[in-house]
Amino acid sequence: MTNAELDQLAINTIRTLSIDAVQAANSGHPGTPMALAPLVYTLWNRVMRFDPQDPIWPGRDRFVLSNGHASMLLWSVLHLTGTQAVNAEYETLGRPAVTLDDIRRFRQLGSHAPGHPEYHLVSGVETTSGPLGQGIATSVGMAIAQRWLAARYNKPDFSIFDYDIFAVCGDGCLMEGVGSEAASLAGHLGLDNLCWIYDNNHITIEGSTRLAFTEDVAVRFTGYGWNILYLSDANDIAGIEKALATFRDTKDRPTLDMARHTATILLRRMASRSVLKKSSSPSAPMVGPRTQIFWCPTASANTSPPAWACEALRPTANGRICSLVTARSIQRWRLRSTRCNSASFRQAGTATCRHSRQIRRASPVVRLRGRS
Ligand SMILES: Cc1ncc(C[n+]2csc(CCOP(=O)(O)OP(=O)(O)O)c2C)c(N)n1
Repeated sequence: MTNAELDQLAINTIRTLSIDAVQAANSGHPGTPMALAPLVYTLWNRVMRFDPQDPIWPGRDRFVLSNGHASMLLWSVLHLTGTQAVNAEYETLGRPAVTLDDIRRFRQLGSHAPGHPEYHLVSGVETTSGPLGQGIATSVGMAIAQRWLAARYNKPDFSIFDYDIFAVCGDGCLMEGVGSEAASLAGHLGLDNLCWIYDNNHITIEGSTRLAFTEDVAVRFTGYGWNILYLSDANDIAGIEKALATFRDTKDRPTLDMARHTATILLRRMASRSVLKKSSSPSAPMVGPRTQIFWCPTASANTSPPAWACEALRPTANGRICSLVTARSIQRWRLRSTRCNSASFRQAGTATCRHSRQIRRASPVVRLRGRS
C-alpha cells in the first residue's frame, strides 16, 4: 500500500465511522465529518504535536472543534490514534479514551462519544463546545494562556511552552458575536500561536449561506489584523499541510485558514441536515455496497496487532520537540471471506475487490511531526 492509499484509507475510515455512528444513533450531523475528514486527518497526523499516550502533556498543541456538532470527527480520530484516557485528576486510566463500542453507542447515555465534545468526560477534548462560537472564543483564551506560560517559564535558550492552538469552525461559529469579539482581541494581541480553520462550505442547517450570511469574512478578519489563507480544496492533503506550515511561519498575527471544499451535492445536503427524526431503519448503513458497518482497521485487532500505532513525541533535553515520527509498519492481514461479498474475491480467494484491498493491507500509522 502506498502512502497515498494509506492516507485515503485513514480518511475513509474516519468518514465511514462518522456516518455509521450518526445513522445508528439516528441523531447528529454526518455531512461535516465527511467533508472535514481530510483536514482533521492531516492536522492530527502531520501537523499537530500530540502524544496519544500522554494526552495531557503540557507542551501539546491544542485542538478545538468549535463546530461541536461534528463531534464524530473527534471521536473517530481519538479512537484511531489510540488516545489514552485520563481522569479529572489527570491520572492515566490505562484504557482508550474512545473505544469502538463508544462510537457504536454514539450519543447514548454513558458513551464516551457524546453528541458534542465534553471536557473532562473524554480525554483529548480540550474544551466543551457545541454552542456555536464558544469553541473559537475559548481558543483565544487558550492562546493567551500559552503566551502567559511562555513569558513566565521560557528562558532564552530553553523554550518549554511553545505550543499552538488549532480551532476548526463553520459558518455558524463565525455568525456568532462571541467569536467576533474574541477574534478582535486575538488580532489586537497579535496571537500568532492561534489558527482558526474555517469550513467555508456555504451551507448551514437552514440551507445556503445566501439566506443569512453573506458578509465578506476575509475582509472582516483582515480588519481585525489576522493573516488570511485560502485553501481551495479541503481534500488536498498536501495543500492543507502547506497552509498550516504557512501559519507556523507567520509572526505577530493570528491566522484564519479559509478552507473551501468541493463538496458533492450529496455532501452538501448531508451537511445541511442533521438527523433529527426517526427513520424507518435507523441502523441501516447510509452508503452503498459496504458489507460491514462500523468497520475500521482497529476492529480487526483480535486477529492482528493494533493497526494504528504511534510513536510518542517527547520533549528533548532542551525541552523542545524535535522528533519526526515516520514509523510506518504495514501489517498484512488475512482477509476472512465473510467480510466481503464480492463474488470475484470469494471465487478467486485473492484481493481483487476494493473491500478486500482495504481490509487485508491496511495498517495506518499515525505520523506526527514536530518542529525542530
Ligand atoms: C449558538 C447556537 N445556535 C444554534 C445552534 C444549533 N446548530 C447546530 S449546528 C447549526 C448549523 C451550523 O452551521 P455551520 O456552522 O455552517 O455547520 P455545517 O452546516 O457546515 O455543519 C446550528 C444552527 C447551536 N449549536 N449553537
